[in-house]
Amino acid sequence: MNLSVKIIIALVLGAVTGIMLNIFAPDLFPPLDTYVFTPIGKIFINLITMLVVPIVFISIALGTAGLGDPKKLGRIGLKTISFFLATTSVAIVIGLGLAYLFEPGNAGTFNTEGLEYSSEKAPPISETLLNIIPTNPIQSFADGNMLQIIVFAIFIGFALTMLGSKVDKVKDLLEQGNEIMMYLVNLVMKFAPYGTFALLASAIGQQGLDAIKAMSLYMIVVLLALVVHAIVTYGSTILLIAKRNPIDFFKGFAPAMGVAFSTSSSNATLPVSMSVAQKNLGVPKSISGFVQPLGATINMDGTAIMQGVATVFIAQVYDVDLSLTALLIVVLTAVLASIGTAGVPGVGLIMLAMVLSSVNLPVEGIALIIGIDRLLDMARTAVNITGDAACAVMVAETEERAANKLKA
Ligand code: DAS
Repeated sequence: MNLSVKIIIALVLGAVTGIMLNIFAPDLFPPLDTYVFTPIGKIFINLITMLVVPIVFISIALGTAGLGDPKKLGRIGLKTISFFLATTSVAIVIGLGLAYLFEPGNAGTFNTEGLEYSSEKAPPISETLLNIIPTNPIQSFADGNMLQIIVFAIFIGFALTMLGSKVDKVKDLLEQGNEIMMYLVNLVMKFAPYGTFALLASAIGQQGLDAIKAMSLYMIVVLLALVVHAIVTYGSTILLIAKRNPIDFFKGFAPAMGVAFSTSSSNATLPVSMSVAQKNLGVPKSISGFVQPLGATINMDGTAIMQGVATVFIAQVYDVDLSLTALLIVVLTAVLASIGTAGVPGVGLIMLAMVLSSVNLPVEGIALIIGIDRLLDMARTAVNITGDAACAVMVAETEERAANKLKA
């Protein structure tokens, strides 16, 4: 049985187990969660997160060096960033549009009395962009500062390209390091079905079903927008630009989507999403190693969709009419906010506070949606990494066609 099927079965079994425990054995759930689900889930997340920093550094350094011509790096970088900004903007417009269509904030009575919400603030974009050049790369590795690791790795890869054969030994070392990391990813993935089962059972079991009922329309609108964006935006990218079969794309990338769904972390899923994109989707290491780590950090279409729907939902609950200018500010803020934060669980809500403040909506409104956010975080993280993979496939195919044209 292939890994995709195993992970999907594990996800379904985990969800069913969580719901059954929540309904029929609520007293049995806490000890099971404390001594079984949470430890197994944590071991799985720690195992894959352990591989993230070395894999990101090695694959971007090799990826940048592998591109050879620095002009090619510039071209790929431009294609990648443009795709990320365009799809994130489309994503949030889809979220805003469906939220206006279905009006989740007017669908019931939401008590806004005494709501409180405080969270760590996402760093201002200007600070993030100024800080992307690391003053101490070792510190960046220790802190897991993905943007700084990415920038340092690009400099190393650029130097490897310019120094050519003088540093062949270093390149060989990095290649062997990459082999080792990819071997470890496959080893850890054998544990994936157990880890995803435990994470789902824990998340669904903890979820109060009343919260799901009260917020069902909001959840449905977010999930609908995620599906529409994935099928329409990524499907058309694969079909029309990469000229590949979208069904093969989604089927091939399914194992990574399953891991993202269960971990709710683009960063933790990165080793898997890169391995799957290279093995199942045929993306060259040099492009996968450059596009996907960058995407896991700065490209979050699923998160932008949640922010679009949540902003309209909260405006509706508080009876605030958002002007067109305010909506444009929401789009811009959400796109910029996704650049500044890494792909870890719950980061979307931190960024949502920024988006709401940008249009003077009450941040405490987030307290209305926080109860079911963990479930939506799973789905939007799966969409976040799928957007990165769609970009990697699009870049790989367009670069291959350009290379073939040159040869012809
Ligand atoms: N969990 C985030 C990620 O890893 C997404 C989010 O919080 O919205 O992409």
